[in-house]
Amino acid sequence: MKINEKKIEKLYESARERYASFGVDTEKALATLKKFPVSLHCWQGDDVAGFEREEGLTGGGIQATGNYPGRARNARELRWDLDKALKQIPGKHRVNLHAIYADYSGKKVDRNNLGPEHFKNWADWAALKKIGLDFNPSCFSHPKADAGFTLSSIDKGIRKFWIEHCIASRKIGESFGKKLGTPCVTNIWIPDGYKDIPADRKTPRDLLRDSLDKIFKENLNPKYNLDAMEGKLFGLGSESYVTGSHEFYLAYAVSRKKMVCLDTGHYHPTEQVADKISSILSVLDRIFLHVSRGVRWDSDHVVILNEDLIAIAQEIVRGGYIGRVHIGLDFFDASINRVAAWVIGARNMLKALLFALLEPTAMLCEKERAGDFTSRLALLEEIKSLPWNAVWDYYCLKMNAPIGANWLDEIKNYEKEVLLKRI
Ligand code: RNT
Ligand code: ZN
Repeated sequence: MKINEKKIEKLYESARERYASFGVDTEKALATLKKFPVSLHCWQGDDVAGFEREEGLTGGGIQATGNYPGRARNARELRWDLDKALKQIPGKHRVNLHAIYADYSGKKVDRNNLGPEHFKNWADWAALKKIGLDFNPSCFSHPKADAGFTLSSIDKGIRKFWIEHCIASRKIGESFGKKLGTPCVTNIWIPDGYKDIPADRKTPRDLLRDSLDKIFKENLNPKYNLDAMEGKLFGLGSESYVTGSHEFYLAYAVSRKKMVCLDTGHYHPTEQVADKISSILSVLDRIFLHVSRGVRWDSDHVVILNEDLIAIAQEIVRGGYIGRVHIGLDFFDASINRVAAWVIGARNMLKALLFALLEPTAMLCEKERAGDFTSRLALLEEIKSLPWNAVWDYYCLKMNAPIGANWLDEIKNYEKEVLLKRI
């Protein structure tokens, strides 16, 4: 599509007036959007395989399905792909790493002995790009996770190994925060759980609490590292019981002043994750989001611009929680171009945030407080057809990012020139 810049500016001008009539300042909305980083999850680029071993993703109740060509096979390829994706997304964003993406070029170490030196190339790359990094210990795809339990294992040796791995991960996160000047969110997710009805729900949770206490024993400066824990309702093979449930981590986070990570695919399908944001932030300082899309039994489809996503963005903006909600993406689809998957998900997240930033919230609240629920509903529906997309196009233009579906040509070209040559 040929871009007529003048036309985009003209359409923006008329959208600006339209929004102004609702008391909304589009310039202010765009200035806020610009400050909002989304953390791109590196694991979408290679189907959560990592560089540690041949087998790729095993166990943990998660799975990447599909065999689209072009998976990144090493850190250099993964960084090229991330670079390509980041260029298609307006604004400055972040990258979220997993421990299995370490650079093993020196002496090979097991996960409990990983250190910042194994992520030096990533940190140097991030510094060069002036982006922040987030981090995750990888408590799956490992012989010590094969029995299905890690931090809540009944086996002391297994627990010790994963405790050490999580401690090492926090240190890596801290090193990122120090080097890059922006705190790293280090997020712990474990797959522990039972396929069938447990007789003892209590012991694994007691063990998990003790493991976490050991992991968090050393206080790290929140300027560098922020600790989060991600709960889940069920996984493949852990349908009946998950040790690290949402309630477990929420209670733990409140008592130990930590962050919870809400993965939008980890709840009952009729549960509104958006509603949890103000519930938690009324008491805790921050939350981390893994923005994903649950479909049937899978919690990790590419994020689309649906009502759930918009509701989450609205809650963040309405509550004035910008800066307290850290947004990361979490999906893995191996059936489509993997770079495109990042771009689709991230652009959708930003579109949802923009839509929310353009909401005439003050007007809606005024109606609500006056008990005029008719006007509240009428306005909520009318704003859906305001020209937010003209504002989005203008934002992409100003940020030097592709407009409309133009990014797709870029990615198709990259597929032909680079991805399809990876065999
Ligand atoms: C799994 C969790 C977890 C993983 C990544 C790879 O259900 O969502 O966040 O997706 O850590
Ligand atoms: Zn997640």
